[in-house]
Amino acid sequence: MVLDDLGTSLRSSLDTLQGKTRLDEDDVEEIVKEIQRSLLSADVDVSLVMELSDSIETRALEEEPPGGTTARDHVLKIVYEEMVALVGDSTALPLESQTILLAGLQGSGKTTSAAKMAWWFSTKGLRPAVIQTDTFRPGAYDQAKQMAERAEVDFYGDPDGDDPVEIAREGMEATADADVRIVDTAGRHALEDDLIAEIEEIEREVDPDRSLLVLDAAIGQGAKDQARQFEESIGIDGVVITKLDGTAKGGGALTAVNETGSSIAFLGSGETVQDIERFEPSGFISRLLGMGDLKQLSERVERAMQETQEEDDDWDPEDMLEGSFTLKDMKKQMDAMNRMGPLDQVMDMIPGMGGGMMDQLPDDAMDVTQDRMRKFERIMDSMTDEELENPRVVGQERTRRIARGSGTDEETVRQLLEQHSMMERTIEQFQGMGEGDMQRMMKKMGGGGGGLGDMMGGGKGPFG
Ligand SMILES: Nc1nc2c(ncn2[C@@H]2O[C@H](COP(=O)(O)OP(=O)(O)O)[C@@H](O)[C@H]2O)c(=O)[nH]1
Ligand SMILES: [Mg+2]
Repeated sequence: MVLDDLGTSLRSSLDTLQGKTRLDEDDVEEIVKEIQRSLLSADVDVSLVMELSDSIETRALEEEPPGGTTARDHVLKIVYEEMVALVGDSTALPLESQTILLAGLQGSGKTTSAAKMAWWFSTKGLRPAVIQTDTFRPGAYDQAKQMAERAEVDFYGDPDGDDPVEIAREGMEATADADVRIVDTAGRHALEDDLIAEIEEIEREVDPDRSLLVLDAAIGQGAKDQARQFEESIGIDGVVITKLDGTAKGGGALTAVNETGSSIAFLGSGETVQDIERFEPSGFISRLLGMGDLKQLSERVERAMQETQEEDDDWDPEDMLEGSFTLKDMKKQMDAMNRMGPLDQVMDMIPGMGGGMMDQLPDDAMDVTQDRMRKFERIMDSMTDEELENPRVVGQERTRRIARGSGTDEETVRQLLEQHSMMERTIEQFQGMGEGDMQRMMKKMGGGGGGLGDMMGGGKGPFG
């Protein structure tokens, strides 16, 4: 993802502020240097980096933190606001009838993005159409047509036409029934005069509501010139960043949004039409800074639950809310947790647990936790079906046997059983609430009160 490294290094430099209530110039300088380092290594344009770090520095030194705010939170808030201001808000693309023109160099991902965006709009209940005007690249018509078919959206193109402006005009007429018309254009290997002339003519012809610049995440420093050129010729309202599934850091996209005074509209992360994501600036930056993004978290929770369920048809998380909560259920829940990714990343998405919260744990708390999870899993593997279904039958004798069988110790077995009964009590609170809302339950479990939080801190952690 774009600027993942920024989040990591920024958090570690913010950590040095832990416990401080006042900032001195050295602190601010240190943080600003860290921000500069990360942004530059993510290929963000140098002058933009300077501009951004200057305003962060000025604000951090001049603004008085509100009473009770720690130095760390004060800086975090300023960095957050400046970053959000930089990437823009997501109101750039409302869900309404509109014509969107795509611009960008050849290979940047315009044709793919046209189909992806059309697919995305179709999932929102709008009727999209793709108009292909590329007469420059051989095979452009077939490629666009195939992708539109995969996206199951209307398509217009002319395989024999050689005048892009005429194709655009005909396309607008032919797709009059569509709500959202996405006009794909040709690119060139470089910014050449004939490319600019062509896209200006198409722009005059279709009179788009919005023009988006499509950029490969790998663009780097070249982003600035491209963005300025397209901004001058047709005006850019938003940027689509593609190929985020690759290794590129995507910093060029930040340069482009800044240069065009626009915002990031969509992120592309794969070759199929579903590999598109609407960009949500505040959630994105929050996650970057470890401030928590619940929406993302709940989506991930849902997906992980679904995957676990698909693997085991007999197990339905909703059952937990009806019957009894067995150790088998607990194991499934742990599997689902594991699927959500590294625990520290998941924790970052929970407000109040990301960033600041993590600092209060000892450095190796996360390892202990992963280790503990693995031990719990081994213990459960050594238990009989009867014991998994009804853990109450596990007494002294069986505890000893299970500890030996799993290569752990009796204390850990007892911890697991305690953990289970705490979770069972939490579940009971949800039973009889009517609709079984898994998300709500998972949130509760993440937030303490006998859930993941306790599992992480060994029952004595800071979350419970
Ligand atoms: N991995 C990956 N490949 C992409 C993505 N978007 C586009 N591509 C690939 O990049 C190449 C160029 O894309 P295309 O849409 O034809 O670019 P255009 O020349 O701007 O129309 C094609 O091989 C696409 O499959 C993406 O988000 N991820
Ligand atoms: Mg194309």
